[in-house]
Amino acid sequence: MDKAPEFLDAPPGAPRKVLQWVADVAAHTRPAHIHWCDGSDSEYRTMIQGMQGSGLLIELNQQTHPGCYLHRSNPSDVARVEHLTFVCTEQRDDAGPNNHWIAPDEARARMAGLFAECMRGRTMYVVPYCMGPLDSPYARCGIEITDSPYVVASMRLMTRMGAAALERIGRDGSFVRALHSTGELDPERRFIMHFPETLEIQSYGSGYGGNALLGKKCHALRIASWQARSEGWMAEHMLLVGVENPAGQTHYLACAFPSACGKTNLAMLLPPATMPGWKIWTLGDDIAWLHPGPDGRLWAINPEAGYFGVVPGTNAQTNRHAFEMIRHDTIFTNVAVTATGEPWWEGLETGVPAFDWQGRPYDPKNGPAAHPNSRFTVAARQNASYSPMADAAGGVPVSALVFGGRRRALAPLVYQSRDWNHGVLVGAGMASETTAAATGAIGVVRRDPMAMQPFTGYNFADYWAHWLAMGQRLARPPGIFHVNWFRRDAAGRFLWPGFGENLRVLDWIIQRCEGRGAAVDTPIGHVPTPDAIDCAGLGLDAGTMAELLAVRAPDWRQEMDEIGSYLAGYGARLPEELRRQHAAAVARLAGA
Ligand code: GTP
Ligand code: SPV
Ligand code: MN
Repeated sequence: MDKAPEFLDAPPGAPRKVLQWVADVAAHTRPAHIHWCDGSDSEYRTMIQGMQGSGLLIELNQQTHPGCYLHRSNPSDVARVEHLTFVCTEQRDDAGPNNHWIAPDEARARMAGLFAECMRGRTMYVVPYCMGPLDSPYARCGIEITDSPYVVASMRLMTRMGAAALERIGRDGSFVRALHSTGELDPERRFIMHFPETLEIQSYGSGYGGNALLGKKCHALRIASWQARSEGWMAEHMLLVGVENPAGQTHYLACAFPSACGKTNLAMLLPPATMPGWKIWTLGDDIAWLHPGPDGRLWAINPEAGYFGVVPGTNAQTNRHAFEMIRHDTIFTNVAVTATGEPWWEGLETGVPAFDWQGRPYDPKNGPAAHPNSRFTVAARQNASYSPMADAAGGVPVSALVFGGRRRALAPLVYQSRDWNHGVLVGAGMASETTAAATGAIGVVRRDPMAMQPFTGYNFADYWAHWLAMGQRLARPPGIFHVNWFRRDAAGRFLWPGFGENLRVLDWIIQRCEGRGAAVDTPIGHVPTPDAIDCAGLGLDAGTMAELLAVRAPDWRQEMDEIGSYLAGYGARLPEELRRQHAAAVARLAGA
């Protein structure tokens, strides 16, 4: 395509900077057509029809699941690829030991080679998107250029995409340049590169969510975390939820759990029958952007407008809101199908799979029918517990930040940090068992500070310093808590029923935020007294709650040693205050 910017078929009023970038990319990738996405319903329908024609989407049973389609990804392309994800800062230390790094020039050269003429014969889509409410001062925009219609349709569901975003880019003057091609889907030719200093993302060779929907982890966490530090806010891997008590008061909680550790489930929790009058309002299920407000509190928005959620395990008991919202107008990726064309997955508890996620006749010898990281993509408004506050330009005030992980032992059901700075240590010391959301071994405990190990676009030492600095700026900081729904007994069974019953724990957290709620002071923080969490009707054995809340000093001494070695890996850049918090925790445990 050797056309000047004026001939790119751009919508009138498209900003000059955008035209220039699109022209440059087109000259390099040589698409047959350019389509500027306007975000309309008719555009979405046309995209869906086109993908049905090309086989990228399979129509599911429209009687039972109207508007639902199945995408089968390449079997080598089913999760995030952390070993192929890079943060390319000029100085290696700015990316830190927590990121894979390549020098920007080298990364650019490598990616230029991959992108060269890669869109020949294909359509290049220009996808303007806004992360956050269009009228929010906290929102940030980007443009994804992609050759994948699946990405376009997904971005339409997941973000505020189209003409209004392009207009806002014109007003803002700056935007994140996010370039994507599915390429050959060859794992040997697959890279996800971030250039935070110039607000650029380049992703090649994958069509999977976190690698390809660049507004999500690449922009809203890796690039945004960098922007947030320089501008004085925070971009976190947190769900955002309003918890309304029977008196009608709503507290907002932002919770950071690693991938596939329960954010979507908690974000749309259905109160158990034993807690009448409680209500949960979903604002977000994966990412929160947090800003200090003039009132000294922390205010949060969800930059996304849809959910890219784990399918297996979803049913009317575990997550009824999700179960109902994905019965229509949903794109499924890598689930199984029944003989009558209905989507099927492990944990659905009705129907039988006829074809597995790869389209083969189902045979249990081949493993699960649905891929363990199969996903739904759906607009947030389809969720019955959707909070209208998700569209509030100024966001919502946060009462508590909650960290959590998947720990079969050690971490109690819930505890509260002593204060903000101790809370930063609690977050920095997080660890969790790995899941199917990323390629690699599953079930291995790894350090995952603030659930941000795969997502912080700069050196963790600087990130913790930023957390500490943010605390200084908050006259009324939220309480900081840690939860663990995944503690197990000797036989490997979960000790805590989880899901809707987690509201009992949120109740205690909110009580603590209001200065109520009984707790004992332990070396790791404030732990509920044995009867502080209402367990009426749960049928827990007498010893179970004690086990769930147990803090064993010898185990924690070992954990704190491991946290110490881990933090020491950040060398001289580690904030002194975090060192001090760690030393104080060690001292408390030594005396216990
Ligand atoms: P990402 O989208 O990867 O960031 O994941 P997420 O944190 O949103 O996790 P999600 O809510 O999708 O849950 C992942 C898995 O954990 C699912 O299989 C759930 O069924 C399971 N899960 C969620 N909450 C609980 C819980 O309270 N207890 C138990 N035992 N399992 C849970
Ligand atoms: C996660 O892995 O944390 C997800 C899915 O939320 S992805 O969008 O692939 O990152
Ligand atoms: Mn996530």
